[in-house]
Amino acid sequence: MRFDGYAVMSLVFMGWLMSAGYLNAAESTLNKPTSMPRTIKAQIWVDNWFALYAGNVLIKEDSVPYNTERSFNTESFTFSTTLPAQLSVIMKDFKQDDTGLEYIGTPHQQAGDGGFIAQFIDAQTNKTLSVSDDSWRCKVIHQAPLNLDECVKSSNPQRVCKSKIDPEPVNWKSVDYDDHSWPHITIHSAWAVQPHGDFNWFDWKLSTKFIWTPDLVRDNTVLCRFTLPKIK
Ligand SMILES: [Ca+2]
Ligand SMILES: [Ca+2]
Repeated sequence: MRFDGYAVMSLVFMGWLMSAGYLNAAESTLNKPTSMPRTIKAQIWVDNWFALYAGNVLIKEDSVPYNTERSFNTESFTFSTTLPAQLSVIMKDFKQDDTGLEYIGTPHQQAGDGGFIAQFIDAQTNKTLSVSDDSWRCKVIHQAPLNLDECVKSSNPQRVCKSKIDPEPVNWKSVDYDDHSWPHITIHSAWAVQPHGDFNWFDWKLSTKFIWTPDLVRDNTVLCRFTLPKIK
């Protein structure tokens, strides 16, 4: 996936303009051709945490901290970018440590599960530009516990539980990163994800899917890349 670097520069510039009070997000895109920055409305629900980037520019980090118990929450926000735009997301299912477990040492010791759903809408035209679906390419970099049953029952999980942990690939959020070796992400059912919290606050499009890498329980940190296409 590629797009021109102008999108990132534009995002930074528009962010500076808005923070400096020179214009607001809505004014920035009215009556402009699609080659000019657009205001994008993003709606996201995640179990448990996400951060959204354009290149290395952070667009939005989940407002509920990663280590908040039961941090299943929606986020609705806008940002400006030219189109097409290459975006990246870090998704994390909560784990207390690298065992992959939560509630360690309590009767509720368990391996929690993740889940993510998102839609990106052009604010001016209300056209849906991208939804979470299997067009997204994603890579899991933290898997634990690999020995699920043994780990969950263990009274010494730090010694017993097995994990597979990789570093983030160098420059993986950059426009030019070659993600063709990354698999397309897996679509999961609402039954499997069981969205809690304020999931029902949004009018989710039928095409918007719950996604995660194949294992909702063991796959704890997932990196994804996707594109907001040009408006035709
Ligand atoms: Ca979770
Ligand atoms: Ca997990």
